[in-house]
Amino acid sequence: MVDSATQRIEQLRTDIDEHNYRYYVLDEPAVPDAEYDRLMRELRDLESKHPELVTPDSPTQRVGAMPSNTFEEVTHRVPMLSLDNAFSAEELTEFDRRVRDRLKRAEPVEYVAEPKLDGLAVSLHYEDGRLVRAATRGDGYTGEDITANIRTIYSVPLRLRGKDYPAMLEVRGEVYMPKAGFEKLNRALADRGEKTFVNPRNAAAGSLRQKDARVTARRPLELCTYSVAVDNENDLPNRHWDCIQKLKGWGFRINPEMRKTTGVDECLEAYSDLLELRNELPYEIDGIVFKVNALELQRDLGFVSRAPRWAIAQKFPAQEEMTVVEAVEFQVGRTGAVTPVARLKPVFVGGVTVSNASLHNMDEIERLDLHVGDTVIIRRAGDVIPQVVKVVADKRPKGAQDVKRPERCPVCDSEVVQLEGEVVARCSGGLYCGAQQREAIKHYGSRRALDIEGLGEKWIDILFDRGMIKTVADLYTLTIDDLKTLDRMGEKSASNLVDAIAGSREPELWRFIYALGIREVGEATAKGLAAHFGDLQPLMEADEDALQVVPDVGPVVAGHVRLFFEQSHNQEIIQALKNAGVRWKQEAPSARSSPLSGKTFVLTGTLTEMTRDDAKAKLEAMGAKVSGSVSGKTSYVVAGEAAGSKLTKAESLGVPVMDEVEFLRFLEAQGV
Ligand code: 5U1
Repeated sequence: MVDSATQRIEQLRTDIDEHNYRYYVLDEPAVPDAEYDRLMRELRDLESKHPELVTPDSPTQRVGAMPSNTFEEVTHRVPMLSLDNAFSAEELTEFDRRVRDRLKRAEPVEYVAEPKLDGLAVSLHYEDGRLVRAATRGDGYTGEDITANIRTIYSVPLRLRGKDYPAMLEVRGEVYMPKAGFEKLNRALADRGEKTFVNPRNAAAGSLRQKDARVTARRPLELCTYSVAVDNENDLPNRHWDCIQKLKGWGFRINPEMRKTTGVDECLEAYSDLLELRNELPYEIDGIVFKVNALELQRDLGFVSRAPRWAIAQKFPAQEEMTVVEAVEFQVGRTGAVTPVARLKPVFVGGVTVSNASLHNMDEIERLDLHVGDTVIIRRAGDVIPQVVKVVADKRPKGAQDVKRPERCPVCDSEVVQLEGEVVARCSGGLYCGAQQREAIKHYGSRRALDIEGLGEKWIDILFDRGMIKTVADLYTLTIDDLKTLDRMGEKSASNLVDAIAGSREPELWRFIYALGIREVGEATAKGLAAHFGDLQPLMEADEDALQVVPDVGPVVAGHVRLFFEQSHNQEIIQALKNAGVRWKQEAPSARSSPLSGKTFVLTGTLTEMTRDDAKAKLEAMGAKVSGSVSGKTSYVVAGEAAGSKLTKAESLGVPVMDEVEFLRFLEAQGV
């Protein structure tokens, strides 16, 4: 009886390990979640009947051990080295020169280039293929025992795959939190009124160093490995690249962006390529690491203090900096949302000089405990609007003022109201408020709405401040002579702008609906409304029940749509637009063909024949969904030039990929 249980348990563990590997390391799930759950349940049941058969490497042991009070100290068998940094192309060139001088080589050296993940370095110790201990880096010689926490990460193999692993293996890598997981975690923490994390690195560190590993188990952590140490060097291939491939074979996740480079010029090229890819990667990186590929050469080069002479990290521009909040002002948006904005002492961060940062809402100011005069940490990752992520409390000057919620709109002096259950405070002035009028015009002319070329936000500000436009309908009354009165607006630009405005008189219906700026009606909802109602009039007359028949329209959106069309000033503007000759193109209600409905596309890389927005609009018009991330459910990936990790992922998942030429042909075949 026990024998058959032992056999079944072993079989289940092998199968579950295989599924974990496919799911967490290869991103290629082999079975549906329900089947995986069934196997886990069966294993748990068997183990609870035979507790003497439970072993630490069983997949059931990932759930997180009971809390402990301390982390034991662990002495690393092989010290965990740190990396020297290069902050410029010159410093990297200097590193390469030092390497060649020491090796007495004139010819270019082969390196392995790999992203430097922004996480927490860990060391995993395997004996006879079983994970026996995991530790933080600590001071490089002694770290903390985090075995219970590490076990909860599914991309960490508890047992190695294959047979050719050495009896003793020390694997080094980075535990990190992917960007999406970080944002989700922070949203959940904020919703519960708990402290959020400043960045994914802090979130990874905070999650891993939990005394209660059950908390770690709930955090979206991953492991990516980048080096391996053994007792006997003959146990490993003689190149770093090949060692990494071994790690992959033993079941570890390695970085797909890793590549070989020969000579410093290729290293610099790899740096630029990765910097360009940085914002698209699903995890944060803070630089690129170059390692001499031949282990023999690594041994010849040796170390200086704790850093190897054979490796260097070339750092990317910092995404976080400190600066001072000089004032907090309130801006009023298109929908009346009153948003606090921090005016900052200008600071260079994420590659640009930043002097403003969004504070979102009053709750955020309270959460940060922000005062005017505070020193704060600013973060600008990718193209995201700069954020204040933390107040450096011990730098607060005496007499720093706290920030008060405005009672009245700073633009029109109407009352500011905050509805029960909403975090956003709003100006109650509606289109009486100058800020909302101005923003409504900006939205109407914007690229995704009526796309009026040449009507930039600056011109709208000028026209509005001069009283030349008050509503979107006034745009159609502007003449070349009116526009020529503006500074730096010549005859040609004025004529072009009048033409562009006139050219917006026949928009597609969905664009016109979107351009009206109804709360919570984005492009997708506007498309749904246009397809369903076919014309504006039936939409204007529809009650909330009729509106909710449209996909993705729930009671909240239906309420906003109804309210918008009920308001007399909105009806007047629509009438004025009609009087100005604006005529949207009608659609056959619900009869539009949706040849791609149910299909999901991911667009990646640079398209040369059209913008990504255009491609997205074309696909959506045919009923397809366009998503930002690749998964097993993706129908097609369209890969433009310099496509990166999304393409790699699509290939690894077996998702069909089209290049731009194929995509254009595909559109043509759909009759676009
Ligand atoms: N990608 C990568 N990150 N990283 C960090 N490789 C790498 N190597 C490191 C460190 C500290 O140390 C080597 C010297 C093993």
